[in-house]
Amino acid sequence: MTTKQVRIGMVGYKFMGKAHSHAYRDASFFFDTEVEPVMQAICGRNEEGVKQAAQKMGWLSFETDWRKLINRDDIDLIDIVTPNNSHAEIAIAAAEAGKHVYCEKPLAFNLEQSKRMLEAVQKNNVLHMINYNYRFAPAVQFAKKLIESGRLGKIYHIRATYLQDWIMDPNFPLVWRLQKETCGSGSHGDLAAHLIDMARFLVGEFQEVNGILETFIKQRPIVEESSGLSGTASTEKMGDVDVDDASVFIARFENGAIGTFEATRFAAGNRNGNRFEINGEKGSIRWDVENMNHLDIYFHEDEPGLQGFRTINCTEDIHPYASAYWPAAHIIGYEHTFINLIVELLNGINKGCSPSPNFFDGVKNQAVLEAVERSSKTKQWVTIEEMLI
Ligand code: SOE
Repeated sequence: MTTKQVRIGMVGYKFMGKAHSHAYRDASFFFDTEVEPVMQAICGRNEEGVKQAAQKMGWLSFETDWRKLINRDDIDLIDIVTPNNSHAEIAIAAAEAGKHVYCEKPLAFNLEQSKRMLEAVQKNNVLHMINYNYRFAPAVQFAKKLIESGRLGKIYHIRATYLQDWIMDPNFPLVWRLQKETCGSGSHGDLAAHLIDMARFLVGEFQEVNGILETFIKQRPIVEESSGLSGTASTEKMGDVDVDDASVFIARFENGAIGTFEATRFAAGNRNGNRFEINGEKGSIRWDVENMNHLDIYFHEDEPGLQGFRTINCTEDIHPYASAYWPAAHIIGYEHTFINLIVELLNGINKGCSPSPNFFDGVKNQAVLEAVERSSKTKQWVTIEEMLI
């Protein structure tokens, strides 16, 4: 039985706004949370758009000015689902207004902003979390348990890719996700950030990186109005693309493991190929979000002749989060990763702690992102330590 409530004010309402709203609606439906989320108010600049979104997604009220939202007395938590360049300003103001903060990834536009965001939540003693949702797939949580219990032994390798292809057409317009002033970087901050979170979650802390960022299409048609993922070119005018189309890097971890990472929007045929393979001294695991309930596992100790990858359907009651949903093999999907995360956030609020991934993780993630960017410019290895000084 839920007794306490947390009243949410969300800034932004497009793709991620929909995913977060859905998670708030379903969290206490599937889970016995101690705290119930109340969808108090949603905020967006376009009055008609935000009004319609509020009605459709079930928000009790709406605002058109985020400053008004964060100063409302009937809001406990600010959820930020706006483009990256606005995260810091909203999060810092929200923390100063005494609100807990839940923010979309990557935490900020750059490392300096993410450090200021962390300082603000610490100084104002508010709780914080960041949306790296893929770690909340039951199969990924199960992989974590296997690694922590030593079933793979010492970890040697992680090989992680995030492959998309939605901007391969050179006439695809210059939407905000392709403009540095709005998002900071391209596939790097959008996709490699997920890989970095996964690697930190499953393998450990990064020590040093060496990488390249590449922009294949240097100019694209300008758009007047766009969402992050689509838009129609409004004129024949072309604008410069100042973010990366692809990011590739190698890494050394503090525990001696090594990793290869590839994030691209130019991998034809791959719509959302978020995948990893981890190899340890006793076996391997591999996962692919497009088949997200499955975890492939190989144990070296299996008897000769029977060795090989087996596929576990992580939907049994024994698998993390799975018992809250359906009977075994009645699969769950992308949206459930957000619900699982929100449940952790609600439980964290109940206990007065900030569950991981929180702003500490956000800063470390951003340090790796920026180390790769620096390495791409200098053509040198860059340590994470030097980024965090
Ligand atoms: C677009 O590339 C995008 O929606 C990312 O922004 C998300 O973080 C990722 O989960 C799916 O792709």
